[in-house]
Amino acid sequence: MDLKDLGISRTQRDYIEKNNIHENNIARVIRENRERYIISTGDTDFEAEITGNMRFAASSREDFPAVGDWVTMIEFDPGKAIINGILPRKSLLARQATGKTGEKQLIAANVDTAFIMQSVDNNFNINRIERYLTICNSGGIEPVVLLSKTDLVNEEVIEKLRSGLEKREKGLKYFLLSSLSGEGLDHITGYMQKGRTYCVMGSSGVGKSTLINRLFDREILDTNDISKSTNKGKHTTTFRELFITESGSIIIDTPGMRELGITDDEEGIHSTFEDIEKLAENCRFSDCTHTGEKGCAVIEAVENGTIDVRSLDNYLRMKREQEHYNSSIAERRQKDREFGKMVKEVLKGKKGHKY
Ligand SMILES: Nc1nc2c(ncn2[C@@H]2O[C@H](COP(=O)(O)OP(=O)(O)OP(=O)(O)O)[C@@H](O)[C@H]2O)c(=O)[nH]1
Ligand SMILES: [Mg+2]
Ligand SMILES: [Zn+2]
Repeated sequence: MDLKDLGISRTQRDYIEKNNIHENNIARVIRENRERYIISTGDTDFEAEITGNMRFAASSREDFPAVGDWVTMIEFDPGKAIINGILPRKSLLARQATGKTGEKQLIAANVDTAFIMQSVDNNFNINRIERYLTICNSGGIEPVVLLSKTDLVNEEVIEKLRSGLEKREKGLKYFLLSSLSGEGLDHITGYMQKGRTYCVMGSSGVGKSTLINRLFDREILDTNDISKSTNKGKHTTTFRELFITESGSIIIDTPGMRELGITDDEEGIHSTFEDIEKLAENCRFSDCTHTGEKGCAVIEAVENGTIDVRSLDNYLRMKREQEHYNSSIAERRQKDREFGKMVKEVLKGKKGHKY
């Protein structure tokens, strides 16, 4: 196996050549958990950490490697390596971390297609799908929805979900899947291409790791029953990990996510709610909030049935969240600047001192 099997792209190869980086110093992050990494060159895996320099120079989470990243590295002991750089990313999946406003969490890098998985028995929720679509659209990643566990409900329920989804998310690609009966599995494997990187995302317990086990036809990942008391998953997967399937496609498993906060990238919301934002150009007031103003083209579209009111609600909520995120970032930058100034002054004051 080599870098090509790990899914390296033309642009990344060009970058390596242009910068005279030796191929032996390139690896892909195949597993990540709290700043501990496993990286692979295709034929060798290394336990790796980032250099102190990299940590020191990092101004945000985006400066740390994520699973799927291509990195430059130096082997220092058999099986051990130091990561000293990240190659420019083709795409990035990120969310706002729970509880910490303004802190971004990286889900995976250099993903081509994200499988957004929801189980049809108790997890289906279009508002949440729109959230996932937004982070995919911000990151330049193709979203595909997987409606899992179809064996648990009857045909009627599935038809209802399908028509709801098709009505609200026109043109969105989705597959039905039962990892238990095997329904839809061939559609998914047929869709996955050699050398492309896929990522499975969704709530805990929807069947992400089970799907990957099915793709490999053996239990490479732990899975767990749904909790009887809460009817939710037990957060079985705790790290992000990348695998190469027999047919040469690459797939990343991720831990179940409870919340999916929206980050600062406006493009994500813009392309997910393109129809709403287009209509908004026709609102009478340029600062229209679409919440009841006279001459609001968006409300008009809701009234005549072109836009689903739930989509509009979801859109407005995510916009507010993004504003909140942006202002918390601005606040943090201000604090950082003040701290930097203080450090400088202290250092200046010390000038001339002898130790
Ligand atoms: N009936 C049915 N059960 C399934 C299906 N797919 C997965 N399950 C079950 O759902 C439970 C959770 O599956 P996991 O694969 O562990 O879920 P996960 O999404 O990886 O969960 P986390 O790792 O916690 O995020 C397991 O008991 C699986 O056997 C399916 O298609 N049908
Ligand atoms: Mg799992
Ligand atoms: Zn309006």
